[in-house]
Amino acid sequence: MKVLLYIPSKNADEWHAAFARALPKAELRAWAPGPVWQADYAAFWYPPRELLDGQTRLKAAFNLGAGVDGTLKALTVPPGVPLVRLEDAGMGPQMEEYVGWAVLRYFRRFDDYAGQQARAEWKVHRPRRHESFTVGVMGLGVLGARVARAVRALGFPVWGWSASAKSVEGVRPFAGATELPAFLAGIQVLVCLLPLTPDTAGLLNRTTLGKLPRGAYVVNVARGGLVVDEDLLALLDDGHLAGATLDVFREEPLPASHRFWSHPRVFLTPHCSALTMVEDSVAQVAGKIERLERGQPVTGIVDLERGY
Ligand code: NDP
Ligand code: OXD
Repeated sequence: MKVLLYIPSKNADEWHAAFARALPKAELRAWAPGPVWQADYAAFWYPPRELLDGQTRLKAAFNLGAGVDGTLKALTVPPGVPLVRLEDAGMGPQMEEYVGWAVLRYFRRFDDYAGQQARAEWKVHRPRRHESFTVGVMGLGVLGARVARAVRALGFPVWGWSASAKSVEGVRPFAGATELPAFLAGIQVLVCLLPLTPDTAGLLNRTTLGKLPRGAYVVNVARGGLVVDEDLLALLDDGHLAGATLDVFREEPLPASHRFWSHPRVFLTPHCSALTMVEDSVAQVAGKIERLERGQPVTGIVDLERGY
């Protein structure tokens, strides 16, 4: 079995070694421009446009990340070849921690206290009640459902919004465009875990974010393209939104001149809310390759029409 790899990261050697351990009988090759090396499987992240050109016997293509927006923008998957993405693969617990921390930070007003410390200002804010601090999770997929459960376990009411109605224990479900306004109007923290697709690009804009109650917070751990930056900044500037925690941006690295860097109500991190775990990811991909070799079905196949 031949497996083509394209992993443009500093720890590419670690990935290659992990694949060699997980698939000891496979012939592995790092992609390089030039004559096509016909492979049975390909696994990649941030692929170059020509990565799969000329591949005629590929059985599956593995995206080494949960989101496939970058891959679908970069290349065309050969017809009939399933594109399989990572499902959790160790990212779920990290997302739970990141979002749980962001929600608690706002709930306990640690953002305000940090500002006060910078001004040597001694002022105690009145306590809030969990039941009046509803957290809304947009996207109730593999990661969103985990995050919703984790935030629920912290004692907050949780609402969830997805394309089709989803049942997650303890989470009030909303689905589709018609239920979006009611969802937004009832939440104090919006957590975005939607994929970036033609349907969701720019979804968090002045109109939608303006439907959140005054003083609400936004946590975006999905993709920067979901947010219209200027609209978010305008709503933060006029006080409609009380804060935003942003892990992802339209342009990454975020340009030094971007207002997000210096905005007093923005807390940002460099796309690290859930990092890809080499061992977990390779084990998942290798397990799926073995299933496919045995003629068994696998989960995580991307619907190319929907874009996720
Ligand atoms: P899934 O595909 O499992 O879940 C996607 C969810 O979004 C589903 O519930 C789906 O609804 C919903 N959805 C999709 N389109 C729409 C729409 N138009 N309207 C309403 N709901 C919609 O994805 P994951 O949970 O695995 O990952 C989510 C995203 O998180 C990834 O696409 C990626 O961009 C991002 N991510 C970010 C990371 C980071 O480090 N910042 C790390 C990992 C992922 P339905 O269930 O009805 O299909
Ligand atoms: C992913 C990511 O989609 O790292 O996996 O953002």
